Amino acid sequence: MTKRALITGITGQDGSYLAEFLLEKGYEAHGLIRRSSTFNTDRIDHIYTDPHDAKSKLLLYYGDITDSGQLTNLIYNIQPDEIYHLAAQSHVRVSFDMPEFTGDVTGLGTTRLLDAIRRSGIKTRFYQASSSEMFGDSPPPQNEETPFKPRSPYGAAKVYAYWMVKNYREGYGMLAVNGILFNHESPRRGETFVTKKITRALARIKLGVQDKLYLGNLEAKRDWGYAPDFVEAMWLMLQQDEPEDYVIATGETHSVREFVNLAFNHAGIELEWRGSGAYEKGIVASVDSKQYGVSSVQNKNLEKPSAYSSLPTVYLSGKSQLKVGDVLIEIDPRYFRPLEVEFLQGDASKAKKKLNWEPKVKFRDLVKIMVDEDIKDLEEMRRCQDVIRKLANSKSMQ
Ligand code: NAP
Ligand code: G4F
Repeated sequence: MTKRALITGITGQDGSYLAEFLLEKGYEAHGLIRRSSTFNTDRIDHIYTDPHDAKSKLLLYYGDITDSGQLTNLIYNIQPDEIYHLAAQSHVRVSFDMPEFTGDVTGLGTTRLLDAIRRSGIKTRFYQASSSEMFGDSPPPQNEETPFKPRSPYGAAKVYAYWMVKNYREGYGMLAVNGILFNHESPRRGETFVTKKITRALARIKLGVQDKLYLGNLEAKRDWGYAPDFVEAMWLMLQQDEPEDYVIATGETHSVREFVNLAFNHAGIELEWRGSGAYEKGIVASVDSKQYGVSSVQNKNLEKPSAYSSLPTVYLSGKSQLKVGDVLIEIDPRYFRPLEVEFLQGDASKAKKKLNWEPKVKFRDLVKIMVDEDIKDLEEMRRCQDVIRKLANSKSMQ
């Protein structure tokens, strides 16, 4: 029989990869999406099919994790075999600005869902998106036995949700698990998380759309993995007979600075760091012109002709090559956090032993995947704009 999965947070990075993964496995995927004034389904548009088609296996429902009535309805009507609860206010820096909201969505959201399952009386398996942010300043390497010492409203909300999962598992015999996932990234990562912010800015600098990148703490260390590898681990956890919690990580750790250096190197730019603290700057030390590559379009120094007035606002103006000494990175203290998690490095040996799970993509390849994808996307956008420009010009000559 076809298995049915309900995914909250299906429009997010992980939700989109998980939906793809489950559809591939023959599941029917049901997703909760928020009503928004603009489309928020970019990450799943490629797998969406017309719901009028009887063969459609991806079905979406409006709802919100703060609306328990709708959650109970959905669970009762869909009767999912598996529920993957990924919806959250997932940004740590933002959680300091919106601590109450983060507690409501990221913490209480899990309780609402667990209780909706209990009230609806259905038998289902439940996955909770727990986070390495819960470890806070517990020293590395962190595993399932490491104490939680959260250092953000987000981390504290996730710790609360973690314990609710354990309580419902032990109190009501639910097959509910916590996947304690370390940072995982991809080209679909939200644009304000540091990895995507770096690779996106690098692509824009390379193509002459942006001059500088402003960052916060360069010394923080993270165990960065690849999101598609990590969603497989979520699924594996729910296929076990015994509900248990698992740490999922690569075991490798790198600083934000290392991420920046490697990303820029991959694009042919060698950086030199000068100054310290909030006054530190990342400066071009050398450019490998072969690796850096300068497309013919880039050298044209295109002027924005009047025929462009109705074109998209992100007009990719061309720019000549970078020069040694150009300042590309500066520090903006606004990106510092009131409290920081300095050092995360996961020990996923339990997942390896019991789930036979191992990461396929490690740090170096992850950085390359993200840089290449962002450069490719921007170049494609530029080509489209060139075509539009040509069309607009030929039209104005008629
Ligand atoms: P993400 O890209 O920020 O996606 C979050 C998802 O939650 C989006 O679909 C968002 O909808 C949805 N959402 C937010 N508030 C909601 C609400 N009130 N009601 C319904 N849906 C809501 O996050 P992600 O990186 O995919 O992470 C998935 C989950 O894993 C999150 O719970 C996150 O905290 C956790 N986690 C992530 C990592 C990581 O490194 N990525 C590591 C550990 C744990 P919109 O698209 O409409 O905004
Ligand atoms: O990319 P980040 O914002 O991710 P963070 O805070 O580690 O949280 C992510 O991973 C958690 C798992 O541990 C998830 F639970 C959570 O949902 C989210 O997905 O920041 C990473 C590091 C931090 O130390 C931050 O201070 O990068 C540092 N950083 C330096 N400059 C910056 C910036 N972070 C952001 N977002 N923006 C900056 O300009």
